[in-house]
Amino acid sequence: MGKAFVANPEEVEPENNIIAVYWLESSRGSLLDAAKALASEQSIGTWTEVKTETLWIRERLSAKVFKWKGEKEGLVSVAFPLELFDLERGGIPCILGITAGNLFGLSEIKNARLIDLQIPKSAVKIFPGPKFGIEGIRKICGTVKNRIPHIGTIFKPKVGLKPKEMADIAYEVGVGGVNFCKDDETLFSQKFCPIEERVSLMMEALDKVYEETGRRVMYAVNVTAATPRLIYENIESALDNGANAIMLDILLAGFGILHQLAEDPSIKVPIHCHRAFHAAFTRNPRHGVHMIIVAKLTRLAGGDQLHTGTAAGKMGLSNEVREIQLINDFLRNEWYSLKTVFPVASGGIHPALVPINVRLLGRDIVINAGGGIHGHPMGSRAGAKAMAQAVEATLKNIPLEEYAKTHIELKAALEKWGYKYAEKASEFLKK
Ligand code: CAP
Ligand code: MG
Repeated sequence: MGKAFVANPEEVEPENNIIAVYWLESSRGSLLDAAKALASEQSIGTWTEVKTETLWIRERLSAKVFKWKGEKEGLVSVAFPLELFDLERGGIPCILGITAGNLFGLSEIKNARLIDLQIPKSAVKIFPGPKFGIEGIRKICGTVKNRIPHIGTIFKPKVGLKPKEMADIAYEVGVGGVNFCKDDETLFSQKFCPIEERVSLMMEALDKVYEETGRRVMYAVNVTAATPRLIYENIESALDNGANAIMLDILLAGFGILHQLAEDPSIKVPIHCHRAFHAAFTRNPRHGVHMIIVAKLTRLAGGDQLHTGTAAGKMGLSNEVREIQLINDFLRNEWYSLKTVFPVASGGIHPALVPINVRLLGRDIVINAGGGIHGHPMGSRAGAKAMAQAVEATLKNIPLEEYAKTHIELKAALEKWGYKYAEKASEFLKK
């Protein structure tokens, strides 16, 4: 392979390439050998030279390894020329196919993890980005000024509740203080809870909350389905019944449909993105794809909210706290004028974990609790109140125990769950 697929850093023009950074471990040759195999396979090469390759193809389309550090394993940077891609029509499947395709199975490679993609302005501009972002969602919920962390809930049990039962609970948690509620990722339109009836009763209940409290609560109905046609049918019936947000299991349905929904002017509601399935490839720190890639592609495709992890909670940390901070900062910061994405902390959260999540992940965050609200000893409304009280105490810098003295719902939650799951994040804070 010689000098092919390798370049000097000064030869690489970031504005004309998508640059991928990998953690790479070679299975036999040197790190550079493994990196060249990757660059070859993912651009114009294969296991043997082919007579059909032209000079134009080699010069214009071959990917180049231009940074590598280590003998057998280490960080590697590969530049993929923009001409290699069809971003207008191929979009995110094209980006993933080229930067995260066959390489994971190559025999030259023992482990490979895609840990970053640097995408130039001209490429980012091709994508729709979010329609609402943090500012648009805060406008809906009336929290632009006070910038409070949004409290969200997932209806529990995950599945099994009938539409009327869910609507009654929605009213309870709405009055209790949540800003957001959502279906669980495995609730589709099962016979016991058809989407049309569900949305109509839910929005009725949340309109009542609005009349009584003046607070607009967002409900993200899961429109994920077997095919894009059925997803559109779900969206149509949801919007016809007054839905004010939709949810998509983006890794199950695909970035393609998320992109289409974000581009579709007839869909005038935020898209909440659940990442079920992510840990199958984001959890292993040596092999797979880093969650920041999912975050970047979700922002390109147009997701308005995205689960990114908690500073403390039930999920095994596929990303350390610092990595979650990095992902959330990316979603909240300027990126070639694409709108921001509201990061969602979720998974085993209960009131005692609110301060640590706000302290480590900031105020521009949605803090979601399912069990942490519906498992409250005094019921769902009290569960929502306890979460709201924990947020109030945190923003007023009052220790929860202190605040609990005058807030019975918070007191009951602390008595039931104590500081379950807080250990890891407390260690982080000591650092
Ligand atoms: C949380 C949850 C979410 C996970 C997703 C669940 O419920 O509804 O799907 O948080 O994980 O089904 O587990 P609880 P992530 O609040 O009851 O734990 O946010 O890491 O993608
Ligand atoms: Mg869930």
